[in-house]
Amino acid sequence: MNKYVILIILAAVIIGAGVVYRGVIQDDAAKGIDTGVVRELTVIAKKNEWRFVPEEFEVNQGDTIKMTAINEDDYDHGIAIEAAGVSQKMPANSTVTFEFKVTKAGDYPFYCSVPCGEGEVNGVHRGHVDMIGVIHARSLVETE
Ligand SMILES: [Cu+2]
Repeated sequence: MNKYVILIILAAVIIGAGVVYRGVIQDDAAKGIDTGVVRELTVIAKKNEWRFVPEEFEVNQGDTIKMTAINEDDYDHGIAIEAAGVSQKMPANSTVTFEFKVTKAGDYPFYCSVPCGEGEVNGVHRGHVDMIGVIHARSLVETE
């Protein structure tokens, strides 16, 4: 076979592989994937503790999160998850639910978005700024 034909075939294979990589593999990682799973999570603002319980969640990249947020306090809180574009009020003594999707792998930190005071909890000072947590989204995309 002519060596130029071999070179052209080789070039076509390399370019083709590049197109497949960018079109399929890279897009999944960059744009996010959808598992079709709806994961129900519950987070509680514990009464007079300035604490979210639990403070950590594990989910998969691509999950839809249906979150129930319970405020046990007689005063307002809020929950903000900036990486997911969530900002939700948690009025006193109420339960709210909201949905969002974790399209990308990684950490989605959350925090209380309403200044809610401070106090002593079992001799330890706690307050608004201590109301933080994180949702860990496991990657479903092979990286090698
Ligand atoms: Cu708060």
